[in-house]
Amino acid sequence: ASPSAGARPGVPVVDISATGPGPAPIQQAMGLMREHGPVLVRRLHGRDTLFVADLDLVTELADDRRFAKHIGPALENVRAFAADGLFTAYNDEPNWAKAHDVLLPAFALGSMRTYHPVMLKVARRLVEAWDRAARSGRPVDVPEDMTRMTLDTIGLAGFGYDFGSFTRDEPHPFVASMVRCLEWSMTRLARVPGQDHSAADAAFRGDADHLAQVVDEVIAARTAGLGTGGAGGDDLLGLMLTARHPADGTTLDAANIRNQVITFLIAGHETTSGAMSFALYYLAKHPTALRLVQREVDALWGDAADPEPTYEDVGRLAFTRQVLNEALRLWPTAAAFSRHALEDTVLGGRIPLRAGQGVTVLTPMLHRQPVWGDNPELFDPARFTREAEAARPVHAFKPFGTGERACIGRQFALHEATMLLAMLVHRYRLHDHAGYRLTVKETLTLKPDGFTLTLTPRTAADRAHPPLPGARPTHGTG
Ligand code: FDE
Repeated sequence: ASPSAGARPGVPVVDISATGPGPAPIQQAMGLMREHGPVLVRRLHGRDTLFVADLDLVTELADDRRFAKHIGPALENVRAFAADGLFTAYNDEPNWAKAHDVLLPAFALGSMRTYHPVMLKVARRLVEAWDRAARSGRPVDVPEDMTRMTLDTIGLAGFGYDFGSFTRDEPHPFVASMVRCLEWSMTRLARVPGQDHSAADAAFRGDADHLAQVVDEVIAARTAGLGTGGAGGDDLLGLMLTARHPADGTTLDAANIRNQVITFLIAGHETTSGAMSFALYYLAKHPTALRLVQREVDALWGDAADPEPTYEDVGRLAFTRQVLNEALRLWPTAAAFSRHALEDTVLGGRIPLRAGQGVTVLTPMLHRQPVWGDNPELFDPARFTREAEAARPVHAFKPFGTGERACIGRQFALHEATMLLAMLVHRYRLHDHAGYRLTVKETLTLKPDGFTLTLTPRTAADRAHPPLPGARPTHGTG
């Protein structure tokens, strides 16, 4: 693949048709950018995708007066099973604004107080499972257990439905079906025209039907309580079933509710699970950062065998949050988002775009632009001190997308992930027993593949820290 003159002056066109995008299209696109720079056209069987990571261009794309969310080919494929759910709805589809308005209160910062006890309950399931592993010396599969935890959390907190993932040897079948649906969405982009894909498509249909069936169960479990007045409530499903839109007084229709439940079960757990897995990976590899997180949690919970993290505690875990942000910088688990021009325009004064034409922001490369300093590959939570954040242009960090279509679940994910990380670091020593080498698996979202740890309980001696001369924990690894 070598650049050739494209329609846009100065933008390299890289044709990948010979190899295809392979099993890791995001990492392939990252490689192309390392070679050709932060703006390029990737050509596959005559289909062009404009990828952008340059900070100035992303800053322009974030301007909601000129650009809006674009449902690109990948999300078009996800629409095959999530339809007009929030994530995949077109901007002008009436159900987007309606569901957004109805569901927004459930994601306001204050609502996290409501979810906190449920999140804690599920975190304790994980801790029980990891205690057993610690006793037996058996390694834990980090991404798999994080997925158990996040699926149970969104199920219980959002829908009052218990997936019971920690009582199963294998993940809940919903997860396998979902992962295959996401894989189908991704690999479908790489199809060579003219080949027969009917077997893959039939398998996909089966999986999509299974998702719909699980969701119908989740909804039925709730509506069964309708007669007794139990269907309402201020969780997501309660709002979906009963909240009336202020504009026209109607509720969401049944088909849309199903699409929203599928959307939230998927969006609410895949990406969060990956984020916690990467954070644990970096902690296991960076003793200084690990020590600073330990210091922070020990200051909060001392030597308590079973601390009871409060809602307020989570807000106090500043350094833990920095670690999570830094993991999301290096591996934003929803690794790309697309924008389109509202009118014909010129991006960066040099790239002509037609109205409706899509541009994809490659977030992991945005997060490695020169604004991040000379060594952007280095894991350094000090990049997220309050001072460092205030000094940085706002659009340099976009793990949750941008504008009115940005992630509605951001606070939910951060609260859940910060609390769990802190609990795990307080309780266990994390041993990189296998000398893990990072390989990032892509199924539309990103995960550290095959990452395992062994655990031992931390002791009072582990928690007794010598004072840090002249340093405050939030000042990072120095
Ligand atoms: C969204 C989102 C986004 C954007 C996309 C585009 O633009 O296309 C992003 C980037 C994201 N998101 C990311 C993320 C990360 C993480 C960790 C998360 N995320 C998490 C979560 C949780 C939950 C529940 C969620 N999430 C959800 C969601 C939704 C629903 C959406 C859609 C919104 C609208 O409206 O559109 C999102 N998310 Fe997220």
